[in-house]
Amino acid sequence: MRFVFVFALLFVGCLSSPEWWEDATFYQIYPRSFVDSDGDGVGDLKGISSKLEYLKEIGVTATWLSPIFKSPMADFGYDVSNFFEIDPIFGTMADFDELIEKSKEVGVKIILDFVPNHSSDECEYFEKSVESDPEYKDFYVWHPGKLIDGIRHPPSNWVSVFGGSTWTWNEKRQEYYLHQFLAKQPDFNFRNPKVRENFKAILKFWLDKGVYGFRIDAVPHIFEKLNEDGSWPDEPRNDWNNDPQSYDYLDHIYTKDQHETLDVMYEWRAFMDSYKNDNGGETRVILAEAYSPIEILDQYFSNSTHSGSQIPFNFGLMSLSGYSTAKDVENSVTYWMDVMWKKHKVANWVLGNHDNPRIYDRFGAHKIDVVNILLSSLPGTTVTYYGEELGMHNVKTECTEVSCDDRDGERTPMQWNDKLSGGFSTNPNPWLPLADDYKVNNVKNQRKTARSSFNIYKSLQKLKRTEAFKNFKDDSSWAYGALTEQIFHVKRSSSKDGYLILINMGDKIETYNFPENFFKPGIKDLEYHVVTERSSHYSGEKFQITNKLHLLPFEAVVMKWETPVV
Ligand SMILES: *[C@@H]1O[C@H](CO)[C@@H](O)[C@H](O)[C@H]1NC(C)=O
Ligand SMILES: CC(=O)N[C@H]1CO[C@H](CO)[C@@H](O)[C@@H]1O
Ligand SMILES: [Ca+2]
Ligand SMILES: [Ca+2]
Repeated sequence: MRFVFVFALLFVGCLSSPEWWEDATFYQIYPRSFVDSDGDGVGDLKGISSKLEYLKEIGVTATWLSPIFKSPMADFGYDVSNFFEIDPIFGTMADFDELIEKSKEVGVKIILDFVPNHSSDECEYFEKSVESDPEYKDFYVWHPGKLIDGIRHPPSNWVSVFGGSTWTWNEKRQEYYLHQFLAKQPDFNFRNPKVRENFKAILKFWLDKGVYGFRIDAVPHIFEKLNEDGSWPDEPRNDWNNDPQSYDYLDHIYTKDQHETLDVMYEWRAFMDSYKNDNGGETRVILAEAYSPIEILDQYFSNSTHSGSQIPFNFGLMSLSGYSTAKDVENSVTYWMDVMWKKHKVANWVLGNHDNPRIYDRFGAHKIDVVNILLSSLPGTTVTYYGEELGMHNVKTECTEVSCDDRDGERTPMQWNDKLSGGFSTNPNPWLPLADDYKVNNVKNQRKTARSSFNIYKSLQKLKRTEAFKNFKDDSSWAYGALTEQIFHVKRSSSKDGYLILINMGDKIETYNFPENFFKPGIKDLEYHVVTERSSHYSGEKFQITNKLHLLPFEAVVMKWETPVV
């Protein structure tokens, strides 16, 4: 009996160690731009399959793929026309199955993008809804509009995210339909239980195929406020914007973060958890894209009785820039930690995606490693957009027949080597041009270069798997903060050893004397472990803690200590 009891205790002990997603490294792939396997100039699933070992090499736990579903590509796959099919441009279902198969062999989990807010107007559901097919009649949000002095007006003053009214008149059905994004992206009606069931069927379909979770697109936009009489309330004006076509013209109190959105989020989580219970295996995760205040993200995570998204993306660090000081970083980190860590012991750090300019462009070339090191040093989950491990930069793109999107600049092909089209494709004209520096700045070169962004990134992912980093559920195992206006530090430790990460955010040399109690008693020196390109130190070099510390402009270092045995 006692034996069993001890065993049970051990088991409970194991449960408190982090789950796979809690300190995972997620890597976002924009499939059009990763690898093109058949030379048509557009990236595809076979291409991704061929690079899973690469992801493993740099220490990625899971990769989330921007949409690969059947789509007319009015918004590059964020306009899905069939949620159960792969778009031929990316390959076939067999290619997808192969990708999953291979991902299991290699040990990199696959996460899919899930776009529940809307479909394409070319989706069969929408076509049937237009025809008032009884099954699909209320799948979308329809309204006949308001008659004022005999003239028909849209049901409300709402403006879409991409500009212009959210309401588009449909001749056939003789009603307006709602779209928070493009007119080609009609919003689903999530008040219809059939829609909710349909989405669970979609989740199940892909879970059955072997995906480990979903990144849910545009979460805050899922519900809009509906008056009891079936009308839609006008939103108030923002007095600082005078363009009625602009999204910022209105204060989005009725079209963002409505309470019902939480219900669906909790419903999806319950579904994922029950799926896990029925099918065994590891936790399936929900990554939620919500540009919302922390109080709302807190609720997307859970309320006191229900759980939601494990990883509501933390976009806080994205609002920093090249001018941000260590104090700014500290404030941004604390904004999250004060609420989300204190309440739930979770954290995630995002610094880029397909909707925002790259780190190079937001922070400056010299800050790529600084920012990547910061992202991976903090306790919790790291989220990296493809190519950021190389420090790829935005490209000024011209409108082409294929694409004319102001976000194209951060979606250019991955730079694998110095060959034709950077090894992305055998096609000399990929769907977007490569950055002009690809002959120098590519995976092949950076792999060989000691302090390259690639190798620094890789070292940090390795560190994330050490005991000192793995120990993060214990609050006393880490610390962070600004030591001076410009030096940001993170400390991570286990009982055996620990790491001190020091980052100079500024463009001047910084010096610092460690106060007496900064290290545990008995620690006398540290060893440089990772250093950035222009550092004057080398890995293996010792540092006496009583010495003055010097950091060059934008220098970041990781130093290691061994805890003395007492
Ligand atoms: C949590 O949210 C669910 C779903 O919205 C709701 O039914 C429940 O009452 C909430 N719990 C609390 C304590 O507010
Ligand atoms: C930030 C954002 O809007 N991200 C995605 C949200 O959904 C729209 C429409 O599906 C996409 O265009 C965006 O990329
Ligand atoms: Ca292709
Ligand atoms: Ca909606």
